[in-house]
Amino acid sequence: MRAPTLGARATGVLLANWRGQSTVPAADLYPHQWSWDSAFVALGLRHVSARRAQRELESLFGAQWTDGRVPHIVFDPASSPRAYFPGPDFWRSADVTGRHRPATSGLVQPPVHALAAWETFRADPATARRRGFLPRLYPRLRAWHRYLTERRDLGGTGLVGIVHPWESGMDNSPAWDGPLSRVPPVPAREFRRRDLDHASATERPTDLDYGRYVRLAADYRDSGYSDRPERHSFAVEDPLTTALLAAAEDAMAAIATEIGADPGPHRREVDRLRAALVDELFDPATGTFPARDVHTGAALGYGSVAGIVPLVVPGLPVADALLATATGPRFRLAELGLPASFDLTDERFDTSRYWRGPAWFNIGWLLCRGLREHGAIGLAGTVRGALLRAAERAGFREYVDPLSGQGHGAKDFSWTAAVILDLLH
Ligand code: 9WN
Repeated sequence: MRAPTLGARATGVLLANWRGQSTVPAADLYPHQWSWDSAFVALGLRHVSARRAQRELESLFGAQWTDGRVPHIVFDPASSPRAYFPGPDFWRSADVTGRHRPATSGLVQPPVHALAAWETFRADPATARRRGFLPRLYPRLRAWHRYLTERRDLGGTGLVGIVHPWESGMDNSPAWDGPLSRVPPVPAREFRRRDLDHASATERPTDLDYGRYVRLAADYRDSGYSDRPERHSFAVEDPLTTALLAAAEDAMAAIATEIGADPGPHRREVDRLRAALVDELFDPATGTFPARDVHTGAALGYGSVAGIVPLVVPGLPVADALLATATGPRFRLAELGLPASFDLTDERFDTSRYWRGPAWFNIGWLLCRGLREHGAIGLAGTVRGALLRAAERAGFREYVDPLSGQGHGAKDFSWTAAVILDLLH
């Protein structure tokens, strides 16, 4: 018998991780629904079952708060509340939402959802139209984007801000070391990490990081999830979140056109967000978009791959500079194909610790899209080929060493399988 193809194996992972209404990122380590994971999952799932991909996004938006926020975790009541820390008892979302089911976190994650919704629609327009997929989702996506532009413009500059490293999706990126160092950690004995039951401590954030994550999340919860910047010891204007919102607004223009709404406001949002990114964050000297600390004004993390992901924004006027950074000594993208999550030449670069160096498949997918968007077809092909080869060799790992391709973190990780499946189509 012939071995199953890469595509068949990726499909197998998505089927195994499906929980009836949504997909868990990884069975043991992350046994609930995560926000941006679901968007990436939908991009792959649409090739397996367009209906399931639609459900994935609908179930996430079913947990949306009335203020428009889409929580970063939607807890699965069928999974033990102790399976993941911090669980539902920590976040106490019902105190704010008044709803006990579903229990959620109160943080957010990068807004890839409109882009995923549009791509999901395109995979099977007939089923989507029959189910009223886009007309039902559109007002929810608008409320989500409004939450980000109104409540999360923490610096008053038009950029989108985050109040916790978990919101960046790149939890322990060295970019956050500076602002995090000001946060008094909760002592490690006061909480029990569940991630270390399933993953090696050398590949995860440290206990000190976790103590600070817990402090920030508890303070946010205790403020009733208030978004006033002075309430937050960690407040950062984030290029990844802002760029993905711009790309999402571009998708919203397409969605609006499809359902007979006015695409104009969405196009203007793309223009506004692009201008804010370039005027406020772009650094010509380093050819990247560093994040910015709202409290000190300091530029953070010149080395984060988040600074080159704005390639996903259509019509970005500084794309050539980002391409030079991507292919230069700090990322060596043309040579490696795999996108390091942090500057290879920085002393904090680490081949195997989470977001401090390893290559992630969702970031690779976004870069492929951004490179194609700006005409770098050859480089996009190089990245695609490297991602496929890495998955072929290492399996659908959560992340891989960008230099050797060795796999790390969770196995059978959903978004890895999903974006690989999409890249195969
Ligand atoms: C905290 C689920 C999530 C991803 C994030 C990734 C990791 C969580 C964790 O896993 O974060 O949200 O427990 O470490 O950093 O990007 O969405 O896959």
